[in-house]
Amino acid sequence: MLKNNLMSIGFYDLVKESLRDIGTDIEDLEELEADAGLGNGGLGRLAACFLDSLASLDYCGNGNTIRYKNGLFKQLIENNEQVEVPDQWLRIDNPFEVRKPDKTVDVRYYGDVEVSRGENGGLIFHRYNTEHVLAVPYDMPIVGENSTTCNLLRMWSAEPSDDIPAGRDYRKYLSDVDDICLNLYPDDSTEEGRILRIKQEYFFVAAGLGSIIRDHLYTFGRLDNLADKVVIQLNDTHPALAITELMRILMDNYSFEWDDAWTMTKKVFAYTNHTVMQEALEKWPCAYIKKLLPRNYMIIEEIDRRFRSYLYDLGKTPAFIESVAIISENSVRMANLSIVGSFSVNGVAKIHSDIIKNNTFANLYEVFPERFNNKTNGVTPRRWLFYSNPELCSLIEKYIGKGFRKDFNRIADLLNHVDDPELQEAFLRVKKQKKKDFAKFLERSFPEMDIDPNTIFDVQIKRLHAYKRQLLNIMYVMSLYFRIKEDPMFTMEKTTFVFGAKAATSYHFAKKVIKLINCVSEVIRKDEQVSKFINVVFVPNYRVTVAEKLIPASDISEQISTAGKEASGTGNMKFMMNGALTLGTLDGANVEIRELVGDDNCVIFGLHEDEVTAMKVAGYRAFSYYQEDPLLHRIIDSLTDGTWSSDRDDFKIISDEFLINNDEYMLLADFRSYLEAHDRIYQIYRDKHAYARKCLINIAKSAYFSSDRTIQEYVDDIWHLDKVHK
Ligand code: 8GP
Repeated sequence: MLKNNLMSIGFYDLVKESLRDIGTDIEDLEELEADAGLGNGGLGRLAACFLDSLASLDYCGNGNTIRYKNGLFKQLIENNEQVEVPDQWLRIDNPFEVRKPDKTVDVRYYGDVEVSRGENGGLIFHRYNTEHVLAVPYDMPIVGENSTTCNLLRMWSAEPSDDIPAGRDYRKYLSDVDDICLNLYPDDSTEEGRILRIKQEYFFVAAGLGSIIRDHLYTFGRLDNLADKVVIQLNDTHPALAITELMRILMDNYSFEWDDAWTMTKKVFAYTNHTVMQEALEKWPCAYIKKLLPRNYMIIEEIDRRFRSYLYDLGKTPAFIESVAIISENSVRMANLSIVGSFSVNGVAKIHSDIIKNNTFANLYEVFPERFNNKTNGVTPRRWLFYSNPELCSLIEKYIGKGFRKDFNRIADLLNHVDDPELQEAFLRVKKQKKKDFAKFLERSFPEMDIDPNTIFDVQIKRLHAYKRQLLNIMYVMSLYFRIKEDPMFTMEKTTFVFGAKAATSYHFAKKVIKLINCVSEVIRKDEQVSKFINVVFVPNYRVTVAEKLIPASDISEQISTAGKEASGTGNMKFMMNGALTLGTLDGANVEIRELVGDDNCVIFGLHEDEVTAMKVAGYRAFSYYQEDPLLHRIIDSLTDGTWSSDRDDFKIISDEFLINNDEYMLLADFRSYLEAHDRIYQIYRDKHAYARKCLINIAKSAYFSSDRTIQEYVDDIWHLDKVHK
């Protein structure tokens, strides 16, 4: 935040020079600041880009989250394996946050609901015997660039209340309160863990809504105009309980009738879906919500009941109704609740928005077609280009002037210069410089990691998940290893394969893939013949700070998910902006990258989404690839023959994924095409000028992937905001 904020207010150089006068290097100061432990991967980082764009475009829009004491985890690599240690990002304080105890909101859990009749005969619901937790906000300013708009990221922290129910064990109460903000994504494999998740979700939702309503009443003194003034974008389903909470507040605290409250609620909420992975679509057991939030649960039941009856009246079949219902098989489907309770539902890339309409939520789309829309993701060019790659920006400026910094669409002017050999060479020089910078950065933390800036940087950085197929990437490296060992005449452009990824703590398979990458890296490092051509580097504890330094240094952007699985991806956009070529499948936003730059300026491979589906339907047989492709046979055998680990069982789970589980993400089907894609990219690389030209075209076409464009679309189609300063 230090660099970002100083850059945004235009004081960075001044402060840098002033600090130098007193003998302090600003970069040393920057390194003291920990990355915010508020996110997990693409979803959280997208929200951060959106906040940056909102402020920079002069719109009033705030973020609402939990002030986690510990982020996801800090990743160490020991004996080639991931080791998790706490990420105490607040340990040396967060100088940008301001605690606002006067804005505390009282959040209530458990207890019972008393129903009585009001004077006009309507029902009155009253919560009693509840457990109170105080939500205290810490606000972080979100400073726009060249703008006087300053929005807030409001982070809620749980503190004990004086109001403890009689008989409640005092110490247990304190530790339960502490647990709420203790860490991001607590393990949800146990009942206790799942209840804690629901507790967290309700916590920041009840606190956020409490403060929105209070501010609104302070300003307008009435709630009937709430939907004219407030819109709440649900960032996936974690905040979906907000729908029930607004209903509760309107009806129980402000005497709205159900129909009026429901009409209002549906005008306030909009929902963004970020994944089609079935296992990531939240479903919470009814019993947990009922116990923890009895009044909100009653509201969920009533929403479900009314929705079912609405569908029945439309003539829908029982099977159809069950498929879209909110409560089903004793669980609450949070995505269905979000769709039914919102006026807008969007996916995050064209292909993803089509998949949610035609597949994931096809039946809900049939009921509410007008709600569904697409908002292709974007990233802030300020953090991801201007501030992290000033050398490239100065170069661009020489050719097209400063205009692109204010209006990023102007970056397209660079297209007029991509044929200029001087620019091409200067671009390659900047790339080389950024590689040197990254090598130095890495060496500071990991002196044993030796990386050569004179090599191609082929980079895959993202959360580790089977569908993202880091395994396919390392299998390509394994294939190179075998070719080099067997062919004394083999030659190739020396390449550094860089990986960065955290695996979820309980995701055994993903952790094994991390181990495999590190083992392959070790075997290659120790092999003189192979290490002449390839080097594999696994950067521990991948995070924003690493990305800011690595992306500007990259040549190849690996975006290789099974088609249909990656909602959008946003790393792909950051690479493109910094002039790396996409080596990818037709998935997520890769599809739109290709549309923009054309087939000549990216390298696409693999099955298309419809082919993936068709192949599965026809009966995919992974084993036949193993039988028929000698190279694949060799690679898969090497997983269990001691080549990469002396413990032959180490990677059995990976080998089993191919030979027993039938390769869920179809790596084997795409393997040959992936190899051939690498051949194409190396071919391109041989002609340095032609290669640089392609990189420059990528940069010139990247305006579409600015989050300023995305935010303007949200403003125009969903939020309808006016600028703060007209
Ligand atoms: C991610 C998607 O995987 C990624 O493709 C996309 O670019 C990003 O969101 C931003 O839209 N999804 C998640 O991080 C996600 O679904 N997280 C859990 C809440 C389910």
